[in-house]
Amino acid sequence: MRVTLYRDNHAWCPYCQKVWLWLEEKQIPYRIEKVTMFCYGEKESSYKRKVPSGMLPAIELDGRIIKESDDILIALEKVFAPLSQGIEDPTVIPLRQLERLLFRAWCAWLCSRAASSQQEQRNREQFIGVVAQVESVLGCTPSPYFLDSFGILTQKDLETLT
Ligand SMILES: N[C@@H](CCC(=O)N[C@@H](CS)C(=O)NCC(=O)O)C(=O)O
Repeated sequence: MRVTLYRDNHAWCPYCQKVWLWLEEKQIPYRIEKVTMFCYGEKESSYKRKVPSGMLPAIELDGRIIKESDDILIALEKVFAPLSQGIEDPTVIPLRQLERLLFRAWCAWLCSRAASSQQEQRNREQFIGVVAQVESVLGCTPSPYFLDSFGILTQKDLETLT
């Protein structure tokens, strides 16, 4: 087994899920090691020795520890080849940026306390605007994904975004 995936015990970390789904889609054999998240208790010291920050996910690939979900996918693609378009494909990059924009917009609206009701209104409008952008990009393909099929993320979307 060349790959060990360190993921959260309760399987809700989206960054872990991203790597997990990729391994499943590529049908790469892998081992899972479950790690406690800080909010649930003490982090396993064996994991802290490998990843001092305790952050998840991480993988061990041919004996080498790799952290950060994007770096993990880049490393996996180098060894096992990309899943359709690669994570660094120029057509994929703006889509990943859009996904981050969506994340920041909903988080700004729902996770942080706005300084004023006007700010809250602006956050809400910003979120609605990004959702409309996401909807339009998703509508560019017959598939329910950003890409024509399930993968890292589609070509046509680039025209919409730029
Ligand atoms: N930029 C990192 C973000 C990873 C991240 O934020 N992981 C969170 C869980 S979602 C974490 O490990 N937090 C520490 C903990 O809760 O134990 C990545 O893409 O891998």
